[in-house]
Amino acid sequence: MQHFEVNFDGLVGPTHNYAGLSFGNVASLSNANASSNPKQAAKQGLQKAKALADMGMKQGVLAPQERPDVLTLRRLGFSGSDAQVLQKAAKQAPQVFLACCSASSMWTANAATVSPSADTADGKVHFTPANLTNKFHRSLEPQVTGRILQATFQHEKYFNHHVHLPDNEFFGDEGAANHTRLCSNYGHAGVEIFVYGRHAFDVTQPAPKKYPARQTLEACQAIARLHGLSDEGVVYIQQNPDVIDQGVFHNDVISVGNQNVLFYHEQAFRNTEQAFAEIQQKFGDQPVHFIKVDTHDVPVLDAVKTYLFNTQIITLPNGEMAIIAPTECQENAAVSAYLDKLVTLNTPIKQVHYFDVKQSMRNGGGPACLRLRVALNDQELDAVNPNTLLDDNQFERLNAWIDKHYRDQLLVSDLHDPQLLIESRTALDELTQILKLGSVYPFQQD
Ligand code: SUG
Repeated sequence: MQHFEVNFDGLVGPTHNYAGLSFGNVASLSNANASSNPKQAAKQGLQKAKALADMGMKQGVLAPQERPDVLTLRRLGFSGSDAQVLQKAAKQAPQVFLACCSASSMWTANAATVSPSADTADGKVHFTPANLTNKFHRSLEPQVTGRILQATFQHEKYFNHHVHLPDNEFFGDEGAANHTRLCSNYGHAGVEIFVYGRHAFDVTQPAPKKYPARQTLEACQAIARLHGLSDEGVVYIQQNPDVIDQGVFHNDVISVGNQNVLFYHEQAFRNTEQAFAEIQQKFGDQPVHFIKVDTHDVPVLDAVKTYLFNTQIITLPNGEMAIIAPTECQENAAVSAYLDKLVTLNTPIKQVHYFDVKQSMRNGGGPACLRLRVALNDQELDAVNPNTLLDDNQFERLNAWIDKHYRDQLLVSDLHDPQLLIESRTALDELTQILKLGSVYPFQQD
């Protein structure tokens, strides 16, 4: 049997904009109210996905969400026609309105936590959508995310879908952004590393002081239970509260793992030595490559600015590892010097490829935020909805779909335009046909 890691990239939705919604995410706040280019954003993401497919990787896409979220606006008391709901909300509650327009589902690293069948008690691939409770705009995602995941991974024989955790800060869960899996081979049982920002119930434990810790230990433990993971296959590590206060709002902004490699910044974790000893012990006899980046080589602020750790580390079909980095890393002298050196060191990482995903980066989303990793064997891969997998044909269709429906400029002041809602729904309706998802969106269920 063959095993693959398949990256499912989030398609950027037609309302991609910069509304400054994410306190604690430096890029989101500093680009608030800038003009966005949804067409370019969607194309940059799709091109990165296609480039990985062209490198011989298995690559899929996940559909975006319906925005503006008229259903939520109605739940919050805005009434009348859809156009009136938009106008009233934009005028009476602009912050709430903007939250209901965000295209944030594009960052599919936050869509769910996924455990491959080799790790789970029932031998199925498990999915738990993230509840994303810490930010109102993101807390609107889990239900439709669940539907999209079920339409993508349909077969009950292979896939086990859970409901997202209770919508409460005690169980704040940001999905795969705080979860990395190490393994000797994608098909072998691995070590699932859950990184949390704070303890929800034991408030005597250290926590960040300035910015929120979005993920709790208790959420991580609940997911491990739901997925039927064994204690021998799980390690919990607390993120260093000081780096959260420097803008590291998810662990995937300060570390990334793949197979036997954990690439991390020296300040990423609390109790690093103890946690790494546990990882090595659970990983087994082969050594894990713990690749540490020192502060004097790359300060935390440069890591946050360039997203050095929001890179994808992928294993190419020839067995070599490559690092997929945003062009911001290339443009920073210290970081590009570091990456040039990294590929010459005695580690499995031998190549670096740079991608322009600037539209997403301006909201704090790098290459790794844009993808959800799903390790599958060949039978499971055959059971995936084939229309969601990216080949040359699907790439051409999606590219043409973006050209047809997306605007090339959007200001936050355009978001209440009723025409944008119509454009957005028309685009998503067509997308559900291209990807053969069925009726996953609220507007399709009226
Ligand atoms: O949740 N930004 C996202 C970025 C998510 C990045 N994902 C990972 N690190 N895996 C967030 O903060 C900004 C939206 C705005 O401000 O318009 C936003 O939601």
